[in-house]
Amino acid sequence: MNAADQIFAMLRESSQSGAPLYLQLRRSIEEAVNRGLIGPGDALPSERDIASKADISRVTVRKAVQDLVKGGVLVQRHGSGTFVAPRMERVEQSLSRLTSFTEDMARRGMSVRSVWLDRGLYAPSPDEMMVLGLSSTELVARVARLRIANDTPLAIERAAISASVLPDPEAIGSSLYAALGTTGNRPVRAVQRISATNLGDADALLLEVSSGVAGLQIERISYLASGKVIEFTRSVYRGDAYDFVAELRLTGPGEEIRP
Ligand code: 16G
Repeated sequence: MNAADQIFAMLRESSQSGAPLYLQLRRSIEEAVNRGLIGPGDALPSERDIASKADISRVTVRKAVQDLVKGGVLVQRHGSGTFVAPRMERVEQSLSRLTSFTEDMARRGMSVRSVWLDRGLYAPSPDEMMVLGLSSTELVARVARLRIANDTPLAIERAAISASVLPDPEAIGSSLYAALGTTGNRPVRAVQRISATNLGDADALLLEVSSGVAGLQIERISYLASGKVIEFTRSVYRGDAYDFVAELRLTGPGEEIRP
């Protein structure tokens, strides 16, 4: 049976349920994906075909499909149609070790590459001045990259570093932390803030997910041993690909809680 037949078979099964039509169709597609009857990359029949074969309106079909696109089950590619979304192997990232993206992925045996979105020296923004302790006459090096592991785009990272530390952002190779390490400026401590976000159009396009799906917004401020702030990075990670894991301990008597 092809993808279309699988979906229509599921739909016939659920047509007794009395649920609204769009919900029946949504569940049928979801069920076909969950049972592996249709798999990642399989094309969905066109809206018109589903509507005529299942005898429901195109508006109903669109509503069901849009719901599944928002939920990350399906992806739509302009001009070529609707497909079952690629299944993501989730990456588990410990929150207790200060590692670089390159190291994290290498440890998992994953290949890493980056697409440069921007790198150059700029007049600092008020945020960058405050966090990095820069004056308005100093420059900031901005390094923005799409980070890709095993050919799947996982994150967009936008790092800001004082130009006095990184005077030539063009000279960075594949790892920012390795480049900082060559001048003794690799951070040893960081504070990271993680919050939920819905991906905007531009970020979703880069991360190859549908606009509006859930993502993680991460802000990392990293320090040298001297206490000086070295890195201010704002990133967006795919919500379907990344789990941040923290180990929690009951603080013993006399132990300090460090911020
Ligand atoms: C991590 C860091 C990022 C850092 C990058 C350096 C998070 C959320 N972010 O991805 O702040 O700039 O590693 O990686 O963990 P690189 O050395 O591979 O360029």
